[in-house]
Amino acid sequence: SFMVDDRPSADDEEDVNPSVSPHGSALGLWGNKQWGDTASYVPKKKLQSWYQSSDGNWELAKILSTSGTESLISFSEGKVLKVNSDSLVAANPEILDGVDDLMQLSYLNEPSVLYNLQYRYDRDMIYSKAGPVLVAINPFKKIPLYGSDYIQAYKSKSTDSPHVYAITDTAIREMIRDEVNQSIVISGESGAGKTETAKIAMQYLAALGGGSGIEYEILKTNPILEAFGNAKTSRNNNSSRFGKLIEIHFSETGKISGAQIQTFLLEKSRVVQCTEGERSYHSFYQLCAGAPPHLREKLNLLNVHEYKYLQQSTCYTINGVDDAEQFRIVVEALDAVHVSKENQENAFAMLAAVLWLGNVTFSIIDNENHVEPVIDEALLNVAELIGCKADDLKLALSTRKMKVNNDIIVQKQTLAQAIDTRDALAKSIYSCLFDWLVEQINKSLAVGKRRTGRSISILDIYGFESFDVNSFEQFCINYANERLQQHFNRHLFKLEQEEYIQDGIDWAKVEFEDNQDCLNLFEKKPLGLMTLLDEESTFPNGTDITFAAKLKQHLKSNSCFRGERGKAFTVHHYAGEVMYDTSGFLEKNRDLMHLDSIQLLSSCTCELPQAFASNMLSLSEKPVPGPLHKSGGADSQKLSVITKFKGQLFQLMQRLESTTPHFIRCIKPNNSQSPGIYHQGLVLQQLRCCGVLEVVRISRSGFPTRMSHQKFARRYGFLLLEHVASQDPLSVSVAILHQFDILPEMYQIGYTKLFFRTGQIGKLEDTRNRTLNGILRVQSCFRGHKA
Ligand code: AD9
Ligand code: MG
Repeated sequence: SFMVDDRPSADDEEDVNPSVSPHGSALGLWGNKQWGDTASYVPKKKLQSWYQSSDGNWELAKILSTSGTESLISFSEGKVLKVNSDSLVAANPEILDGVDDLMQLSYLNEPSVLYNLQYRYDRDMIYSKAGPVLVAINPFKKIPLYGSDYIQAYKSKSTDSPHVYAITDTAIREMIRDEVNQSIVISGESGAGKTETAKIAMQYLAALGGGSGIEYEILKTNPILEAFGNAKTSRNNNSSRFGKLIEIHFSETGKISGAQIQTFLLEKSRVVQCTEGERSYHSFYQLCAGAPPHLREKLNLLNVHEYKYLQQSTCYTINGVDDAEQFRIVVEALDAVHVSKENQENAFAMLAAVLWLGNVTFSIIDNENHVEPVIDEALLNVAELIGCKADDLKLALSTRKMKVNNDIIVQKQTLAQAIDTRDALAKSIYSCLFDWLVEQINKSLAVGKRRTGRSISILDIYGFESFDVNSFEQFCINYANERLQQHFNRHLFKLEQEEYIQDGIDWAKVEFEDNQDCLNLFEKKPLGLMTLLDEESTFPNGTDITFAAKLKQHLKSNSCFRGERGKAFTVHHYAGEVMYDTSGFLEKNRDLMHLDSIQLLSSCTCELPQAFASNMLSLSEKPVPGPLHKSGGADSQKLSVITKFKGQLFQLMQRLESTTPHFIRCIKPNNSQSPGIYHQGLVLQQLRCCGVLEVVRISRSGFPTRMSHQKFARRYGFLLLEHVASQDPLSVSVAILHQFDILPEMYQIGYTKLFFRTGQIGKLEDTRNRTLNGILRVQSCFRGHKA
């Protein structure tokens, strides 16, 4: 039966729970709801504790009494509940409310981390640290933390509260001090604030390293890339549909001397298809809304709702955004990065050509359902805008040259084939335009001849994605995140290791888990997800179904893989399980562009289409590994999308490996893009996905709490019951450890610091507080008597 026990229990004196499992066991708890300090937590009366209510939210409760297995708890609003003691999780003492760095928490469990971040968020302190990682929670409103006063404060080190400025400042200082390149790696879900955060970091770099004027150009790349690479989605009104690395170079004197941008995997499909409520790329709407009269006339522009590609969604505008004004901002930015007026018009002509392509229609010409494009305004406009004969365009859209033996035969196309060809042309014009713009920007920002080799790179890349239906795009994105996660883990691990070694700690006692198994699943040759995908993509008879079957056949023994019914398979990622639907995988991976279309572009009189075509042809010189594509023969043989992406990613990882990384994890507190709303469940899931809980886990698997001998002796020395002969801090510390029976596997003594496993200090702190409270009560009692 449950007994209300108000007397001090034996537990009160004994501060160490002997049932604490030895090191490494925390790993076993990973992934469970009850991970963290629950393993070593024994509820005691009067302590604050977390209780998870039925809606999944954690609530703070006070333990009124406990019988061991059951506890009586009360909530602030007065409710009292009898609960199973196992369901309680240790809460931190109030004095730790809202600490800057999560690592300062005595109890590093899920609810404590969530609560601490929320406490700060409620007070507009959107930045916190988790050890070396900066956590940024999207405020979805303007908060007064930016601008020159703040920049000055961080520069002069008159504040040290967590901020993007602070981490950027550290990067600059370390670049100069260590003469090592730096990187700032920003990750998080769509809408979490990565792009804004990257801009804030660039702002700080520009303010500190400015002077040459090039910093102005660098900042101006943002509106350009956002116009052409961002779109309104259901998650974010300004969602980046590509990944970006910007490398900013510095001179010996610490001034910005240039920059270089690399982009990853632009979402091409958005150009030709768009879900209700979302938009295509901003650039289209901006052009239609903002083009001055002479340009409108030259490009034969219509209004946005007259273009079929844009009509697929009834959403044409974004609340609070003036597309016409944005157009002027983009033009100004293009001027700033020295894209000539002529080239600007060429670029806008490509946008118009894509829009008009969407309006090209087809009519049936024979009884085999073959089609030809209708020669109308749309077709004529496209031909004029790209600079080709209307007849050539018509031919390219309605026929396809095939090589059979050594003869070229011309095959007519069905409606579905013709639409595919038209859309493929539109997508590649757009993605080539995007690449071309990046190239122009890079030319303008190119570093002078004398490169010092000092740089700071900022990576703004899509975070881990897991939707109801996950396709090839999520497959690529999550693979990239798996790679980045390994980089992140290794770095943190290395940092930890360095500190242990410096202090003479036995390193072998720290365990560490890697995501290498999952990476192997993707990358292993000859039997990994990627090689199997490439192989199936090159088979003429390969389909999504045969691909799924191959995966099941060859990968079933891998612990990170599970075949599902039908065309699906599941990957066990570091951030959780994701089920992928193989529909469209092969086609998206092939991303074929008919040679007819490339030839059409290269025959154009306009400069850009020609440049695009020669780019495509140079890419196609490297064939897809494995057997050649037998079905068409005349298709452009280029690298598969996944192989190209993997290559880019390896290059990126190599570059990052040679830098000192700084990590920023952006968190989205709600799905409605609104200020002031903090959904615990949503935040928790992201903390897991972006590795913040992983940092906590890595720390927990080692000796995360550190305190110098001096501080430890000062703080707990007064609790000693017996006099210690030698008063040096180390002897006092050892005496404290003995008196409190802290098990030898729970701590290590370093040259300068004591290292503890999680939770140990929390218990010492509790005793200290209770003792101090006792003293205070006695004192106030005494004063009361006197009065
Ligand atoms: V996506 O993966 O590209 O879809 P991001 O880049 O993570 O996404 P983004 O930076 O675009 O998100 O932020 C989304 C919106 O949140 C912005 O448009 C702002 O309205 C809002 N935001 C983000 N960070 C801040 C901030 N520090 N202050 C104010 C912010 N608002
Ligand atoms: Mg973004």
